[in-house]
Formats: sequence, C-alpha cells, structure tokens
Amino acid sequence: MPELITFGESMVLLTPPSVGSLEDASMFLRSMGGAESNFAIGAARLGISVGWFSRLGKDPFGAYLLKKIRGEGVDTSQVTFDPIYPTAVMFKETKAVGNPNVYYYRRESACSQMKPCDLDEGYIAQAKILHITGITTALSDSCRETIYQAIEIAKRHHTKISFDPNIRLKLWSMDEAREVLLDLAARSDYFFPGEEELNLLFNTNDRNIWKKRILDMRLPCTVVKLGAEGCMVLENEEFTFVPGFPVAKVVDTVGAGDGFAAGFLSSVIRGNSYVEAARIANAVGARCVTFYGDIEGLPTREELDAFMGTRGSEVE
Ligand code: KDG
Repeated sequence: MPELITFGESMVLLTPPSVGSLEDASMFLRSMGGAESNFAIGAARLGISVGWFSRLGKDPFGAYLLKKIRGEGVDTSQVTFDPIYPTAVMFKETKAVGNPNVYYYRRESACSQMKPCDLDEGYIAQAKILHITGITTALSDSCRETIYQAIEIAKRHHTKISFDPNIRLKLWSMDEAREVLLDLAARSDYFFPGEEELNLLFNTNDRNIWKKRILDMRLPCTVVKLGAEGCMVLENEEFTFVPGFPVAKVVDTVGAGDGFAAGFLSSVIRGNSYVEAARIANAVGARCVTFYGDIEGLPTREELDAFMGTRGSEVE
C-alpha cells in the first residue's frame, strides 16, 4: 500500500502545437493535467510509493488518464468510474510571452460527483501523508465534503495532511476561496502556499504581515514558494530562505508547484530535513519550468541528480 496518497481531478489537456489563439487552432496535441496526479507522478518518478484516486468518466478519456497515470507507477486501485458524467477536459492557449491561458471544460464532470462514501478508510489510514489541494474543494459541494471527510479519517489514524491551496479563480471567487483555504491550511501538517497565493489569502503584499500570520497559525511545517527566488521554510517558529536553481529559459510554469510539493514530500519521506527537502523541491520545480506541459519536466531521481549537479544552490 502506498505511503503517500492524494486525490483530485485529472483532465485531458489539449494544446495546439503552435503559439496563437484557440479560435484559430485546428490541431491539438493531447496530454494530461491535474494538480494531484501531477504531484503523484512527480513522487512516483522520484521512487516513492504513491497512490492517486479520483472518479473518472466511463469514456475513452477516462481510460486514457487511468492508463497514463498507472503507467507512471502510481497506485490507482481506488479509482472509480462514473457511468453518466464525463472526464474533464482542459485547453491550454500558448502565448508568445508569459504563462498560457487555460480553459476548463469540467463543470458537472465525473470527479465533481465524488462523495465522502467513495473514500476507503483503510487506504487513508495506512498512508504516511495525504496530499490535498484547494482545487478539489472548488469543484462541488460533495467534493468539498469529501476533502473534509478525508482529513477527518487521516487525523483519526495519524496520517499527516499536506495542503497546497492551488488557488484557481476560474473555479470560485477569492472571497469564497479564502475562508475554505485558510480553514484547510489550519488543519494541515505541511502547507505549500505560493507567495502570490499568500498575497491573496491575507489580502496584503507585505511579506512581514503574512509571515506573522503564518507564524500565528503554528503549523508544523510551512513552505512558501517564491518562484525563481526559491522558497522559505517555516519550522519551529523560524523562517529559513532556501535559494532556487537558476535556469536558462522558463517555458511553462504550470505544474511546477505540484512538482515542488512532490519533491519536498518525497525527500521528507526519505528522512531528510525540511531545509534539504526544500532544496530538492526547488530543483524539481526549476526543472519543470524548462519543459512544456504539466508532467513532462518531472524528473526521475537520476535526472534530478544530473540537474542538481550542474547547477549550484547554497542554503543560507
Ligand atoms: O497545477 C497544475 C494544474 O493547474 C493543472 O494541471 C490543471 O489541475 C489543474 C487545474 O485545476 O488547474
């Protein structure tokens, strides 16, 4: 049984082969997206025993996603199929400069029908860490209830909770999101916000203010992602800055945060300190942004060693 588990919505990702408006695109490349499955694939490539589950549509896209995720060595034994609602789809519109635009076709998707009774208590109980993201709570009321139920089961069995807010303002308003995400953060053992997310959650761009707010939350471990700068680890009431790995060219940042969390938790499971885990996480995130696509840049252990070997990063 996997020591690291996660659940959430995966989508078929369709991207035109060249830069430009989706309005004019006549051809699409198919791949996959979904924060939690990106995370699971990231951990699997790093050699960790990891499980992902969801409800997929009983359709060819659902079959494709299952095959793809299982093919990465992720345990998919808890995945269920919905006979009525479809697998979600997402389109990426690549621009000449900056992050791509994303279009979702996921309302009333199979995953949005997930319910607390879909959870297997034994599967959550045996895991060391359950990783969840704010995206799942934004999909539907029943998905939100499922997240809360999963947390309750995890707490009962001493399975640690990892939480990435993954704010997606296409799915809900910031006012709606803030209340739920801060509540989930308060229940977590590992909290992975990005700096921009903290600006939104605490309604301020002042680092000193949100640092104080995070300190007040008294969580066992918070890691603030600072993009190219690196990250900040808060442990035992002390912030440690861990610098990022320089890359020649950033081509696509989508999915890098999932890789970051996978790198961090894989390293923690191996028994490394939080600061060392943060160095690994920075390296995984940095490698991800040099590849197009959500999962393409997620490294194996050998690829990560090679990447880190060619780029220095000193812990301050
Ligand atoms: O973190 C990457 C995700 O944003 C992407 O894979 C799609 O899960 C996704 C979402 O809901 O935006």
